[in-house]
Amino acid sequence: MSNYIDITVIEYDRERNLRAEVAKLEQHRKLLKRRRLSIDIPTVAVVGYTNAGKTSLIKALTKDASLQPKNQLFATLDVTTHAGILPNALNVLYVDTVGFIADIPTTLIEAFRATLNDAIDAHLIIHVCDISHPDYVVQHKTVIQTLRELDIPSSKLESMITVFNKYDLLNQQTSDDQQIDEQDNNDDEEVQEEEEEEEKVILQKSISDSNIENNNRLYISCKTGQGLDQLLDVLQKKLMIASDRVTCEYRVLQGGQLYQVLVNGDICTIENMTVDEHDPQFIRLKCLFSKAAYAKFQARYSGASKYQISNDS
Ligand SMILES: Nc1nc2c(ncn2[C@@H]2O[C@H](COP(=O)(O)OP(=O)(O)OP(=O)(O)O)[C@@H](O)[C@H]2O)c(=O)[nH]1
Ligand SMILES: [Mg+2]
Repeated sequence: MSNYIDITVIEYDRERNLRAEVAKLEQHRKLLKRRRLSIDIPTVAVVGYTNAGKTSLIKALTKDASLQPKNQLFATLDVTTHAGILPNALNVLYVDTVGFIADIPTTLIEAFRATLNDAIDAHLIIHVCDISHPDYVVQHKTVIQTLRELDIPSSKLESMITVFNKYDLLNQQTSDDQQIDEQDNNDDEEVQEEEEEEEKVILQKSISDSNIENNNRLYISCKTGQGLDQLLDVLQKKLMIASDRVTCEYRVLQGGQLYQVLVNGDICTIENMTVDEHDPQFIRLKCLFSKAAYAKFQARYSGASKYQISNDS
């Protein structure tokens, strides 16, 4: 009986501390959101079950040394924002979020939802799922269900990228098992049977995945870096669309007025700059504009269209 009371008191204290912590963070969160909205940088919310590797992913993509992944539940207790640069030179903000969990105390649900809500305002969502976890299918479902309850527009759920993280552990488990098998018995047939069994398990996993959502699935490892280049590629394509951006190419005189505005102004991002092969006085600029900035630029420099050589809008 006394044990029961002790545990209840500890849980009550823990919950009270968490509630106080969440309330304190709410103010900070609102401030960050205002700041994010005031600057026109595409944002990516990284969500997922607790301990799936959300913080690790952002650390791998941004090389932000201040991020501290930890092997514990709720290592991240606040929504934080981290700057990164995509391969096309576009600046991006990654929003690290509080992990989801199936049996969250009911008194905390609203506070966690509020914390997550502004992350969901991001242009794009990455859902990190730990594929090495035995319950990863259930964890995946819990996250999807919670996102649906948050009333996120269906288009945002459809464009969501799902990354199955810790793929290195899955491979390792398979090769560890194989090594043990090879030592324990030299019977090739048995080893082959085991391998086939492993393949079947992996196949079953991927079949059950396909039942749970869209096709934007990637297998990655934040530890080894596997799949991260592919993720960045998918991410930048989707983010250009989600954040309403266009790519335009110009051929302008080096050092001229248009060159100065495009290269030295803060109206666009220069993805690529090459010397014109026919006339080295001219430079080819591949520029990424937000649609709003592009409209402003066209209005201000109406003659610029003469120098435009392509436009994907
Ligand atoms: N082997 C392996 N471990 C990983 C990988 N990614 C993350 N981890 C480990 O998983 C643990 C949890 O990582 P975090 O990045 O803190 O996870 P999180 O989703 O941010 O967790 P919470 O903030 O608690 O919700 C850490 O010990 C990481 O080092 C991976 O690709 N492979
Ligand atoms: Mg974290």
